Amino acid sequence: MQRIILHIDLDSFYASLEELRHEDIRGKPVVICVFSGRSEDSGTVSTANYKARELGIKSGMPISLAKRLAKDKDVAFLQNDIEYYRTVSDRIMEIIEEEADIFQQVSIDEAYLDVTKKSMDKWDNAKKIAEKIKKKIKEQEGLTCSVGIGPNKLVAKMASKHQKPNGLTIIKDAEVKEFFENLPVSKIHGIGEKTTKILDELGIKTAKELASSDIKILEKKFGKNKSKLLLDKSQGIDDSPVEQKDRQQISRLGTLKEDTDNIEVIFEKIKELATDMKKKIEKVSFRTVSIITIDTALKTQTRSETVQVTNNLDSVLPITKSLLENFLKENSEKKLRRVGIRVSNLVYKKEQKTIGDF
Ligand code: TTP
Ligand code: MG
Repeated sequence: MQRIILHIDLDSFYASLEELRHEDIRGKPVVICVFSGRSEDSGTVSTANYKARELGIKSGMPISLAKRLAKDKDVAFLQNDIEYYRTVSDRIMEIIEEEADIFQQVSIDEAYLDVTKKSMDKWDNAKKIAEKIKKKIKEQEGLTCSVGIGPNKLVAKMASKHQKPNGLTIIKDAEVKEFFENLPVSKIHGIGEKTTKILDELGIKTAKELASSDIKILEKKFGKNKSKLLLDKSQGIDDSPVEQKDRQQISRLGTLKEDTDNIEVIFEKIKELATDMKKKIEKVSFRTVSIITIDTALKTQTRSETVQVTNNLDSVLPITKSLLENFLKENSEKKLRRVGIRVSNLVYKKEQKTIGDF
């Protein structure tokens, strides 16, 4: 049966989040780093925004090299704050999941959606779903993403990459052949450097050449299974299903009216966030409850406690208060700007497949 699959990928995710919360770096090249601490510039680049990419800076690069490329330019280098990115990712994935028949998150900023039923088999309807998701993410989180729509996961993934940032690309089944034909093999999702090199030695450079190559020759190099996979990929064929994965955490984050270390004020905010979260966890239980704190220097920390499996959020509110109390004691010099609550280690009821169902 014809399927309609969406692939969604946030644009320069960590860097965009930092630009949103640091007014002073907006519009500049921004590089997010994991400093290893061994020496001042040791460590790697997590990601760079599109302005920094113009300087040649990219994910996985040593920070020292990125700094050389940024020399004499006004480039912001920031420490990676993964706890914060996870919390925002949680909320975005909730938005996305609501629009899917089947939802599969594949990384912190990426998900596949099967929308065959919701779009009633119509590409135009799938496009409307993609536009709705883009609008919601922009309005609620201030972020852009790129969406690819295709008849399978491989094509959807290639489509989302085709136009970035803030893209929306549809490759209908009738257009797949033409889209793939002219691609160099290295551009096909899942074909890495090693395979590209071997194919190159066989004189195969484009997807079209791969698609028309002799399977016997491929099998000598790659074995039966991988050769079949390569031939499929070269033609944009992919039968793998979007696999529903129940999410393992739900969180809410809010900004305090003013920076404060007053426990009552902060706890009021946590209660407010918990009320908003209740609707989402009616039919799911949890084993861990956490508070998330973001101080005035924008450092994010979490404090967690394991509880008896429950779906009663009110019953664990006193625990969040004592977690908060301990945090404030240990960080007496700090004031908080934002605060959050998270439940994790979720237990789904048998008939309840996804939290997007209710
Ligand atoms: P990506 O989606 O690969 O990159 P991106 O969102 O920064 O940029 P793009 O617009 O091209 O999608 O990865 C998502 C996040 O994962 C990214 O913001 C940072 C993190 N990441 C790393 O920490 N290390 C890595 O090597 C990569 C590739 C990503
Ligand atoms: Mg991304």
